[in-house]
Amino acid sequence: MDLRNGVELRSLGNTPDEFRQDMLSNLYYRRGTTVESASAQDAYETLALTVRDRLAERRARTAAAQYESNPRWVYYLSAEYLLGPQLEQNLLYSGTSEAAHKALEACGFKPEEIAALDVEPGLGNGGLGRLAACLLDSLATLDIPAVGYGIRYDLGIFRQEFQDGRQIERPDDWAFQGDPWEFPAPDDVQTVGFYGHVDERDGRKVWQPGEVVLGEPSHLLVPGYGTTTVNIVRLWRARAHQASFDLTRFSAGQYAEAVQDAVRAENISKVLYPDDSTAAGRELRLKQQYFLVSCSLRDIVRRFRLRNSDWDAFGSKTAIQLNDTHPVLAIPELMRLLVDEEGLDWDHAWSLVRQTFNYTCHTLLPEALETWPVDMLGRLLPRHLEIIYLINAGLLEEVRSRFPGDIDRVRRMSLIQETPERLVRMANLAVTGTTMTNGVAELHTQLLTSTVLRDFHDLWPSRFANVTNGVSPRRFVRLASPGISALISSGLGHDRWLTDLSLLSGLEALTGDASFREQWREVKRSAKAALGLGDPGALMDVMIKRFHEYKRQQLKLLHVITLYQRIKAGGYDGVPRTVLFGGKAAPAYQAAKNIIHLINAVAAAVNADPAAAGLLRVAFPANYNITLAEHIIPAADLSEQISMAGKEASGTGNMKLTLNGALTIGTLDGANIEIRDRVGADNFFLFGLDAPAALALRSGPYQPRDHYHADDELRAALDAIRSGAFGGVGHDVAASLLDRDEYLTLADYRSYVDAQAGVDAAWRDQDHWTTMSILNTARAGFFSSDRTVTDYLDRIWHATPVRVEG
Ligand code: Z57
Repeated sequence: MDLRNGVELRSLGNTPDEFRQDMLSNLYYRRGTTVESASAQDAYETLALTVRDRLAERRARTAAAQYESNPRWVYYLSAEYLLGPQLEQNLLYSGTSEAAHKALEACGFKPEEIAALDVEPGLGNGGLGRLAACLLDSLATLDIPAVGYGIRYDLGIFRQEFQDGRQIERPDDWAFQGDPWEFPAPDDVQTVGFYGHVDERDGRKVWQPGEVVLGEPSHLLVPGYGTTTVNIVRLWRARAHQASFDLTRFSAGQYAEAVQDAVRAENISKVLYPDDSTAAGRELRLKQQYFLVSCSLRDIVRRFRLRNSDWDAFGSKTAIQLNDTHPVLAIPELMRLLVDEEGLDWDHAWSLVRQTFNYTCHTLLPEALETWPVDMLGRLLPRHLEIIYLINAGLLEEVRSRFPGDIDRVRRMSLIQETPERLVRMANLAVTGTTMTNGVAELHTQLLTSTVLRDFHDLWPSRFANVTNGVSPRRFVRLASPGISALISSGLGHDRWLTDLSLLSGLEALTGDASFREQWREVKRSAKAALGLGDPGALMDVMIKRFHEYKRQQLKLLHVITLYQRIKAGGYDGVPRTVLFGGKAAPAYQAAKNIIHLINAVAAAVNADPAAAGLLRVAFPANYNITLAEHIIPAADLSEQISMAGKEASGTGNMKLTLNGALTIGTLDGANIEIRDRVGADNFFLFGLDAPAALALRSGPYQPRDHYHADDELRAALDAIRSGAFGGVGHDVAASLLDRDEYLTLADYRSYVDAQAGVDAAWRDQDHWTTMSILNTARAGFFSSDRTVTDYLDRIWHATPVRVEG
């Protein structure tokens, strides 16, 4: 194939020998060393470069083919990406796993030791960031021309450690050794303005920023599976402008003062805000958001202009997805570019803007709906605030004409909240400035349109759609569970399920095959053994997710304490269990940190007690992240999805666990409902209040103490916590449950504990459990992110594939 500059692309060979040759050459020319003196880090970096070269070749072909076809592009704007470790993925997708393995061994390295040096870029908090990564994976796999835009935080999500059972946070300097997967692109640097004032010149508004910061991009490759397409995720890093260094002060010996402006500029991309499902409300966060938006839109416009000259085509060539409200400043920013800089009239610009953007909402929690103080936004981005006021005028005019005299509705829908403080409501702006708004599971979309965004749904019903989340089967089945994957492929007789997950339904017929069931049981067992946390014969009961009161880790903990108290009382008849917790709490979220502390205290007591040995064990490995998730998920027998109904927008861990043959114990919340509908009520342990019942109970005079008094086991568990049997922190946790119980933990306790007895009963019939496990996998094909992307394409993006020749 010819690149446009006439340079012939060479094709790298993938035989073990060719791969080894290239590795040695990279070791020599790019690391400046030889096998004899190479460190493990040298070997890792060299391996990464050798794999990366294979994908770079495909990337060049992809870029050429996509440029050629001038398609409608999908741009995903997200403040977070949790891409996971890159090495194993890139080996698999480039088809070089085996060659690399052999080459490493031939050079005297242990492949597992080298692979362990791969550091995951933890540029996200939880579900929202991982969803972004799964969608990029599927976009590439489906050959869609797409770019992900994000921020290259120097420090990713903090590293969690436990000290005396308490969570402490350490900085995650993920690129300390350099990142071999990253391609810097300093020639595409952008300039971002902040502060300043707005002038008027020749009837046009001109924003004169008071401060400028540079945005330097680099990208990571996003290969598709089973295709030549390699897309990119482009990450922006803040760099100080040369002029920020004050050489006069430096010469005068004021070294710190000389660099203070530069340091301030570069702080914009210094650290990821560690809050999941809560709004941070700090100016630096607002700066990050605008920094992402400004750099990305300039880049998108630059790319549009490579092939197009007429603004009229912009909306039909560009679909920009706003991942939650974090990048919603893109709406006023594109208006500013089109009206102030390009001279389009307002209405024309507005129609292009609306055509371009779509918005995904990921929450129902009021504390996660972002608002920004009008004063702060107006100081940082004076022109954007004016534009937001103009958009608001148009919105309110439409509301008034549709609902004459309904002043309360106007007040509720305004982009500006007036009391007790003036705030810009980012979700309202998002719905107003887009073609489509989507929720992330059926229940979530229903609740969105009937509660949080009800007024907007009344005004514009056709702007709302559901797109149920999904996960990448490549990462969360094939890479996480090579054993299960091999068994699935041998059972089905092919591995096409990796790109068409509905084919898993073929496993259903194999539930009648005793030898297949035996192999399935064995594969799950060896995943448990490999994890090395407890007896592989015990039921592996897994709750892995961010710590948040609405997710109710405290409910799982009450269950653990009840089991422990039953053991202590003698005559315990439950099945042996390992209960595994994994997850981080936001550093400022004290109630969640208390629950972590208490879990560690209970774990210490239970694990040290010979009475519990062989019956109950509590594991809480620190620093849950994608790397760890890939080890835990294949080992899970039971998936805990126990949020208060109506609070979890979707959940995606629930899908990963189901696909790996775990059975779910869960409430009718988020995507649990869709999982249960598909796997069948008989293969799912349901408990608890549903969303309408929970809402009704919460809006009445709920008395958690009634449950405490009515239920002996609940009272015993809470008394133990409260009395300090597991340390002083128990007092606060118990008080919060007894006094308020915001998330109805006590109301759902009995139903949950009884459902867990049903789990025990089912586990005792191992052969039947295995059948249920296989059925969970067989019927979960819907939860592939390939299906999610297909839904986005049909309902929202209307973009089509560009095939790249192999
Ligand atoms: C986040 O991880 C999610 C929602 C948010 O508003 C923020 Br901020 C961060 C999660 C939801 O809590 C999950 O229910 C959902 O599955 C995930 O986003 C992906 O949609």
